[in-house]
Amino acid sequence: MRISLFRRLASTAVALGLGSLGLLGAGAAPAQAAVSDCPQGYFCAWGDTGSTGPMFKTQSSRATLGTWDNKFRLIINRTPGFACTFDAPNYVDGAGRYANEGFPTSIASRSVSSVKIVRTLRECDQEAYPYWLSETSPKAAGFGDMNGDRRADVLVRDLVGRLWFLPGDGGGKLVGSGGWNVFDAMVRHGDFSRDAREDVIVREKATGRLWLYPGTGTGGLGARKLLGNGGWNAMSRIAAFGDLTGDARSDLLAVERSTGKLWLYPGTSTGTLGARKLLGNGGWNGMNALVGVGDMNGDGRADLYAREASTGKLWLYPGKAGALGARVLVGTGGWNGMTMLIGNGDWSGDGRLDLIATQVESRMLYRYPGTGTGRLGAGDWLGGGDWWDLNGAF
Ligand SMILES: [Ca+2]
Ligand SMILES: [Ca+2]
Ligand SMILES: [Ca+2]
Ligand SMILES: [Ca+2]
Repeated sequence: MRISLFRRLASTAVALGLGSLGLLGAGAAPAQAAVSDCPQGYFCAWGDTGSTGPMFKTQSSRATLGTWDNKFRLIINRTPGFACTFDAPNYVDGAGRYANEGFPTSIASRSVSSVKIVRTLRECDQEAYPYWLSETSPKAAGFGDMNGDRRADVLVRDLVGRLWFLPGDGGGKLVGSGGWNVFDAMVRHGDFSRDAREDVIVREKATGRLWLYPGTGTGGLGARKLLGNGGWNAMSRIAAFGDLTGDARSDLLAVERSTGKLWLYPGTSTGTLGARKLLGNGGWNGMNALVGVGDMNGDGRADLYAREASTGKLWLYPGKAGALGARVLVGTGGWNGMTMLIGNGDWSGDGRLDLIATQVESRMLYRYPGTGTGRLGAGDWLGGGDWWDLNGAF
C-alpha cells in the first residue's frame, strides 16, 4: 500500500513534466524558478504551481502548518531523507503522500496539514525500528540478551546505518546513531570481553578488520576494540557461537571463502581471539546461513544451525568437545524463503532455546519455538508486518 502511494506521487511528477531536479536546475523555465530556490536540506512548498510567490521551508517535522494549512500546491523535498505529507494535523491520515526523490510534486487537492521529515520511508507512519516481543525466560541463556533481563532481545540496523536495540517489549532504543553501514557482518553470542555482558562483533567491509563492541549491559555498546587487524574479508561467513572448546569462553566460527573450510577462533581470557582450529574440511560455502543457536538439544554444549543453499534445508550441527558432531535435519526445505535467521535464546519463556527469522517479502518476523531436542515446533508470525525497510538484524 505504501509503495503504491509512493508510485502515485512519482507519476504525478512525471505528468507535470518535472522528471528531475537536474533538468529544472539547468534549464529552469521562469515559472519554475522558485523550485530551485529551495535550499539543500529543506522541504519546501508554494501556494501555486507556477508562482514565484512566498515559499514555505522547513528542515524538521511540522505537526501543524499555521497559515500554510491546506495551502500547499507544489512541494519539493530536498532533505537527505523523506518528507511525508499528511492531510490532517499531527501526521494523521491514511492517505499520507510521500515526496522523496527531489522532484517537484503537485498537490492538486491543497489538503496538506502536516509534514513529517524522516530518514527512512518506514518512519512516515511507523517507528524507525520494527516490533519485537519476547517473554521472560526462567533461566538465562547467556546470549541473545544484551541487557541481562532474561528476555530475548534483537539488534536491528536500519537503511541509514543506525543501530536499534529492541528489548522485547515492543519498543526500541537507539544504540548506534549512525555509521553502521560500513559493516558487512554483524554477530553476537554472549560475552567475549569477560565482563559477563553480551558483546557485538562486526566486520568492516573496506578494511577486513574485525571489531568488538563491548556491551554495556543495558543494550548499549561501549568504545570499540580491534579484534582482528584485517584479512577477515577472506571469510564468506562469520558466526558468533558460544563455547565449543569447553573453557566457558565464547568462540567465533568463520567460513573461508576460497576453501569452504570452517574455522573455530577460540575466545581467550583477555577477550581476544586465539589461534584458529579447523572444524570443517570443506563444503561450508554451500551453507548460506550459520546461526549460533545455543544448546538446542539439551546436552550441555552449544550447537550450530546451518541453512543449505541448494536445498533450503535447515541442519543442526551438535556441539561436541571442540568439534561439531554428525548433522541432524531440522527443516526439510523452504528455509531459503527467510531473509535472516537469528538465534537469540528463549523468546517464548519456556526455558527452551528458540529461533526467529525475518522475511523481506512478507515484512514478517517468524518465531519458531525450540522443542528442547534440537528441533523446532511450528512457527508463527509476530505483529503486523513492519519488518521491512531495514538493513539487517542479529
Ligand atoms: Ca534482554
Ligand atoms: Ca562483554
Ligand atoms: Ca547441544
Ligand atoms: Ca523457548
